Amino acid sequence: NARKPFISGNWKLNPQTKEEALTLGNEIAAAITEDSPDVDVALFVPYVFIESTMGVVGDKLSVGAEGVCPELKGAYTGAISTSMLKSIGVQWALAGHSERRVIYGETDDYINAQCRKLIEQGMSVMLCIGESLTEFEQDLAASVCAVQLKKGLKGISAEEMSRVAIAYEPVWAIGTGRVATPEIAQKVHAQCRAILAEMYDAETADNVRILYGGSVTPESVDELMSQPDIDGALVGGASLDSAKFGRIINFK
Ligand code: G2H
Repeated sequence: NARKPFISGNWKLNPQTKEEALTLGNEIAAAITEDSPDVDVALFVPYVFIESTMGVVGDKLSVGAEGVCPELKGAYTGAISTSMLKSIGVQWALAGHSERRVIYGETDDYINAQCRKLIEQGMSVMLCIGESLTEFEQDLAASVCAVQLKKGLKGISAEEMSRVAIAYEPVWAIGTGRVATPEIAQKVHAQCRAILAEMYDAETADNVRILYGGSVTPESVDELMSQPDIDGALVGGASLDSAKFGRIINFK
């Protein structure tokens, strides 16, 4: 396939100081060399560190936001809009991460509004989907993903899908150290692609990058990346360690 691999990091609430963020950003950028695979790299970082991190990574990778408010302006205390992010040169943002769904109660409709607003602004979105442990045990992974894809992408056209990436993150694998086996992940990725083909068309589905997320490490990345429908990784814990994340970027 013609999909370019996409390795991304999600720092969540982790680097505690600007200094920590800049050191990490700098080291990660240094891990991208001429010998690295032809790969897109993005880091999703806390708002306050976005601009300064952009400054240290240059054009080696893109620095995105961990979330957005679907409103552009108004009385929404504490919110950050897509227009604010766009004005400082941000291209990418996450939407639908399970931590936002579970801890902050973000619904599929709200996530859809975030995705649409990003696309409307000419930006790109990485929509995260994934089933819980109970759903996984009941063999509901594909149907949960189908619902999250259909609701999350409602109103987004086939053409606009070129600015959408999907991150399949089984909730039972997030931060648990329990990575999905490459076989399980491949199976769900293929199912997601089939759902996208149904929603759009075969060509659109074939061009969408579907990343795997959930306890990805240097030890698990190579086999995951060798699966035909796994186009990248969304990495939490291991993106906070430049040696580990550097090795993930330089997957084999
Ligand atoms: C899943 C992932 C990054 P981790 O949330 O989005 O985190 O790699 O720590 O499981």
